[in-house]
Amino acid sequence: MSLPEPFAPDRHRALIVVDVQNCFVTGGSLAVPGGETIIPRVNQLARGFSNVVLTQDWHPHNHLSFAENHPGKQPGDIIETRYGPQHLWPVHAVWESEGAKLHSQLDIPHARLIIRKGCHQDIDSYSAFIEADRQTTTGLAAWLQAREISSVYIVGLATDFCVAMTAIDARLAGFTTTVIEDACKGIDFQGSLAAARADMLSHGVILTNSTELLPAA
Ligand code: VGL
Ligand code: ZN
Repeated sequence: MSLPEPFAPDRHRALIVVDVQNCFVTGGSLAVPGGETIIPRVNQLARGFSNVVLTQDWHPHNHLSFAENHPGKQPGDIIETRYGPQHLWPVHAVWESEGAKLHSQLDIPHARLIIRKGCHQDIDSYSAFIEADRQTTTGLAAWLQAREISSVYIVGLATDFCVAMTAIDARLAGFTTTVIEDACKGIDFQGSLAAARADMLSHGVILTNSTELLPAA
């Protein structure tokens, strides 16, 4: 397979595919509206990268981010934790459940690494790099650096939570960082999408669309 520049696989860059899991698509327990519609574009983009990392939100059943683990609380409420405020969600991405599985239409057999995050009962993690206590690392930055990867492209779910936090942490770790917006979908809870875009831009994240990367059809 030969691809035109800049789409020829470059060993110094990686694609990070964030949380394309059953629970985050239509019908899932924390459905991102139309989440599944990005999958063909994600698969197509992945063919242009020799380094692909997949992430999985991966929580124990008693995770602190689940509203049902806090009597009287509802999804959307905020609780105080030892690391600060925590948004509460419906039960999702419980490890080994159907909802936590990667979506079956994801077709990236050459993916090199799967990062699981949010595995500690008492720490959430939107970011694929550093968990919400801002101390616990997933090891992803070190893995990328060990492979001499200097720029990362990010796609997946949800734009305004896990994609945005992963992109901001990629910048904080020193990577050139591009979010491919039409290969992401957002939840847009109370203006969260606009806020996340502004936050990404202020951290130097490049926002682009797949038409800038994919060869013309
Ligand atoms: C996510 C909320 C809670 C995400 C994960 O993948 O964006 N959002 N857990
Ligand atoms: Zn989660």
